[in-house]
Amino acid sequence: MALTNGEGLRRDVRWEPVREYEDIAYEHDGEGIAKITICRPEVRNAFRPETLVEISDALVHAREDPSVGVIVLTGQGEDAFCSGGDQRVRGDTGYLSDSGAKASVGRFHVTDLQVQIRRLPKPVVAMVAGYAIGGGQVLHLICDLTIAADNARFGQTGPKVGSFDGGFGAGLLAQLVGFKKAKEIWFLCRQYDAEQALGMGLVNTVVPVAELEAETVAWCREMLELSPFALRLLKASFHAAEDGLSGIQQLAHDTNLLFYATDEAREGREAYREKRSPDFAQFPRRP
Ligand code: S0N
Repeated sequence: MALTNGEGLRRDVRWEPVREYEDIAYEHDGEGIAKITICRPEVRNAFRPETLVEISDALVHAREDPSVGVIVLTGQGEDAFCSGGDQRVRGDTGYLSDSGAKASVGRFHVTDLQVQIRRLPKPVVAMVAGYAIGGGQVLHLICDLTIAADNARFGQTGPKVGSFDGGFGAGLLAQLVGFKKAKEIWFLCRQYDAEQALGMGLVNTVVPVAELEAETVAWCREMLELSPFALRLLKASFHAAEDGLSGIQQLAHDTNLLFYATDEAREGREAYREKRSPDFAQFPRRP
């Protein structure tokens, strides 16, 4: 059967809210796409700890929901994807959460979120209009694909505002754009427009801002027509070498998922349940 043609991929999309949050919107299109939108346009969609906790919760929901195949991460409005950590709640020990009593000890909630996105076994697509700056740029880097509007601007501010992300923020960036360029981005804190970002391999495509969502949804729909398990294994494979033992763990456990469905694995399980010795002699010792 032929895959959907370009026109079909651009049919209208209707988002329905799935759960209510304070800092984000979490919606589904009912056809396999989940969309998470940071809704703090008054601070260019900067994230505070609560924002990251909510994104994490929505990602867990999208991961567990078998009807979801692809997740879009974006920011509200055309001015910004995300401007990184909310500097108004940055304390001396990290970012301060407001939940319950005002936290006296902060932390980096974004550390776990970055890993969660990398580990999530479904493609995550960053849909970037406007600024992707600081921790916001790192968020789009972590996503599997980035669709950028022609008004997108990328950059780091760490050395300007007394911070830095030497994890994926430096390492993954260097892998994408090369060490010299990554050092330039961090050492000079310049901003780069969408075409420059495309030229250095930071984004997958650039489209007029008015077409950003339609283009992003079309890419998602293309992926939804493909084998979900192949996409899952590819995502794990891309990360395996860099993530070391935890990358191997992901791939290995994915093979467990497949192995469980074999007669050989079933024989071990059934023999245990039936309190008999397993008969593995019936299975080939593959060359
Ligand atoms: C995004 C920029 C370039 C937009 O400029 P523009 O369009 O001229 O708008 P502004 O007038 O500047 O902003 C509008 C209003 O929004 C507020 N605002 C913008 N960004 C933030 C922010 N990040 N935090 C709090 N408020 C923000 C402005 O203050 C303004 O408000 P009003 O109208 O009330 O004055 C421009 O806004 C800009 O450069 N923003 C700052 C970008 C920045 O420095 N971000 C922080 C960088 N650091 C991180 O993201 C931390 C990352 C992190 O968490 C981390 C993770 C792992 C390891 C280490 C770290 C680490 O700490 O670095």
